[in-house]
Amino acid sequence: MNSQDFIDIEEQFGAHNYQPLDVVLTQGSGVWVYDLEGNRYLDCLSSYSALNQGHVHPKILEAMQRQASRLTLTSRAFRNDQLPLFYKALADLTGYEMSLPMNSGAEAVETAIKLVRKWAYRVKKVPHNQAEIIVAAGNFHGRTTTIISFSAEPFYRQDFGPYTPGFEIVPYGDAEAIASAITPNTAAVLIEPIQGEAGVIIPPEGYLRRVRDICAQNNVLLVADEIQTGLGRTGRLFACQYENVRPDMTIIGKALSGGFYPISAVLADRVLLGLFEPGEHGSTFGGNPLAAAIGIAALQVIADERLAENAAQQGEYLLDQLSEIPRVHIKEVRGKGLLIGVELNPEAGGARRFCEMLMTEGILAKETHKDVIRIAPPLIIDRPTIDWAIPILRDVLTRP
Ligand code: IF1
Repeated sequence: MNSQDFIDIEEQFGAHNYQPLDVVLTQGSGVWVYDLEGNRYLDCLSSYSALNQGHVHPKILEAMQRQASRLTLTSRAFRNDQLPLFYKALADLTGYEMSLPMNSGAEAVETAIKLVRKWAYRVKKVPHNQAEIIVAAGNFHGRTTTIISFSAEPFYRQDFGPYTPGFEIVPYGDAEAIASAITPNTAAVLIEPIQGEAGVIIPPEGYLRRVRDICAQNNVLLVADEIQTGLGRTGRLFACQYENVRPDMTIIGKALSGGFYPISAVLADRVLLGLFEPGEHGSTFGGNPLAAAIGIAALQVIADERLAENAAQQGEYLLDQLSEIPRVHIKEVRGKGLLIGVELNPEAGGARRFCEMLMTEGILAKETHKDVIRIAPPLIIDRPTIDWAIPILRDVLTRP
């Protein structure tokens, strides 16, 4: 079977909830992936930052294989000998006292929402069922029915109501809008430190700091969704650290497994995570020994290989190089670390066609919204690889 055969089967038997580039990948190693015809591509998406450690990292692979042959799942009805070590690794690396493991990012966001609501009723004494959570326009936190209830993107929500109430949407990047939206019933502010899916939107400097202060002054929890920005992607372990902000809760996922397995977690101190009582929340697979072993190895790689530092260094270089590409179609290049967005002019004809041309030249990137190309390679990328990619990006982005 060739690539077209696989595409045909997928189109016939699979739901059409995606519009992938027509490249059928069969192997990956480090920053590179290979299609069925043996063509090599530089992965500049990293599965939306789930592959910070690169494809099939040997140390994570080893941990996965070792654990998979011993014990994969106990459910949380019984204890296992991996989860405690995962908790410990998370606490040591992040400085939060506790964590709660789930699987997908959306599940971890749901977990955080339940937890801030419980905090609001039990600690802040908000009247039952009145808790409000402030979120930002342009947000992306996942696809469950509650999460899409506060999406500002009609396409993600319009046909999927009725919606979960209790969310207030304010403009992103405007701390005073948050201050004005706070009421006595406000439980939390939930934001991404950089909005990924909105097109790599970086808020004004000082925004996160100001939001942190506003939350503290009003007895409102600050919850950061670092599922995409976290674990080194932006050049720090967490993007919030650029403004010395420590949210009350941080949500992580994606790179927590280095792309081997869906693993997510809510991080917080005991005053918050200690509020959950047995039976109130859980998941069959959340915190299973296979996930825990993979997570430990994935975190170890982030620390050992200094991936945040490399993201900062290589990201700065890549951003500089991208900024020097003649502005034929490019309106703006922006980014932090290795989370970079190249925004094209509206007249450029959309980012999709450039992603298709890049694919032909051996670079895989994905459009976000209509006009932004996201450039987010694995954090293990080195300077020679960037120097290989830049002429290709320059060539494609200056074509008519
Ligand atoms: C898809 C976007 C990125 C996220 C943040 C929570 C989640 C995500 C900040 C949910 C997930 C993914 C999902 C993926 C595409 C991707 C995405 F374009 F859709 F918006 F990265 F920018 N918080 N983002 O970015 O995590 O439940 O998916 O594990 O295909 O929907 P999840």
